[in-house]
Amino acid sequence: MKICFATNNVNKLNEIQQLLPEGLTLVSLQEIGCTEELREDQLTLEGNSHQKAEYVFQKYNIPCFADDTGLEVFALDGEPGVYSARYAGEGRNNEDNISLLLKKLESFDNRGAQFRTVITLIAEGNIKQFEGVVKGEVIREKAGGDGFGYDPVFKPEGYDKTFAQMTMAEKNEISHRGIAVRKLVDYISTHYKS
Ligand code: ITT
Repeated sequence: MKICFATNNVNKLNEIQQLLPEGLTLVSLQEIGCTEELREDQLTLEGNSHQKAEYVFQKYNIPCFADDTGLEVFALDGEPGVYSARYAGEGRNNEDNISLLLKKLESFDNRGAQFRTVITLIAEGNIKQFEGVVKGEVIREKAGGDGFGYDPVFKPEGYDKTFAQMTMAEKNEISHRGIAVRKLVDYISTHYKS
């Protein structure tokens, strides 16, 4: 089965590529001729994930899925959450987002947080969502050079290193995205012919 992954984020694409079985072929947005930035202006991960998949399905008529992910910090009432990509404001970069987060958390001892991914699959007109959550904490200083986004400041529960200190395979084994993708793959393999 060929399926489009509706993302502009190459890091997500690389992680998910590693998790797919033979027989499930990912098609990128470029390959279907979609060059525009995908809109995501909903108020929830579920809403944004659905918005991105729906746009590609409607316009290009191809089975597709989208991933919307947020880092939810408990002491900050779930911030940055759905605003993770633009936490420090439009036009600011990932370094700015991390700096703002560390600053807001400076005086907190409770640094608990979770990464949450919602994947929306649209195929043959059916819509299905899959969630993946990993709990952990936001550490005080960045550590590690791998991964992307907030990985250098997120240490998953039960581990002594951040996601940015793990290989992609180690991260995929336990991550929010890894969990959601395994549910997606199970669903596709039981519901669709290859
Ligand atoms: P698409 O919408 O095109 O898929 P995006 O980068 O805008 O790409 P999201 O809105 O889902 O994706 O992600 C919000 C931000 O959260 C993203 O820019 C990263 O900085 C961060 N993020 C997402 N997944 C992450 C992960 O596995 N590890 C660390 N940070 C992550």
